[in-house]
Amino acid sequence: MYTAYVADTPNGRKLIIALEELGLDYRVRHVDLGAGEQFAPEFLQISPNNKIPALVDERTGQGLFESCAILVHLGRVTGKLIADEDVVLQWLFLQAASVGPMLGQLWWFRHAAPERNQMALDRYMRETQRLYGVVERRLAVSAWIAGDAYTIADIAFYPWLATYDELGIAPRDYSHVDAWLRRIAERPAVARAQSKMRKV
Ligand SMILES: N[C@@H](CCC(=O)N[C@@H](CS)C(=O)NCC(=O)O)C(=O)O
Repeated sequence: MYTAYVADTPNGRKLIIALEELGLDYRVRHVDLGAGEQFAPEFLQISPNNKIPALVDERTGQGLFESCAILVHLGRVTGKLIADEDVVLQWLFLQAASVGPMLGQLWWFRHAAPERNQMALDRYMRETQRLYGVVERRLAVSAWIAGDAYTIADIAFYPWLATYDELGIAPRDYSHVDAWLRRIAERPAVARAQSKMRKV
């Protein structure tokens, strides 16, 4: 049994999709980011960078933080959704180091900034478009992000790239990404994860 500490954000959705895809037994603990629960001392013991998601394996007491590290752990212990690990890791690092931070900043400057900052909006929009372009070129030559099989790399990118509306990105400009998003959205595990996250 696992406990998944999440909020309904792209990084939280990744973990729930992975747990559903892998058919693992888990319960959800909602971390209310607006109320500052990510700074609670008990939570910081599991996630020292005060961010969701985090995962605790209740059988062993092992706690994990950083969404992509958690996905790798789950892939390794189940032997599923990880395929060629070297390839998967490269894409996971790109997601964690660039796609999450850049799209996250664009979202913040569009929806949460107390005042409009055109320079920041332009910079993060350019980076976001560039990153959608990187994935577009990859999916033009590869069925899935890390090769021929659906893996945790797809799970890591999906909840971020699926937020195109909120980011002001037109899916028609990235036809391979658009088709890949639709294929993933049709997966039963992804639909189950979305409905769980709506309750969160
Ligand atoms: N690199 C981290 C990023 C996690 C992250 O940014 N989580 C956000 C929600 S999507 C968060 O918990 N924010 C709360 C805060 O910064 O106080 C990961 O992939 O797990």
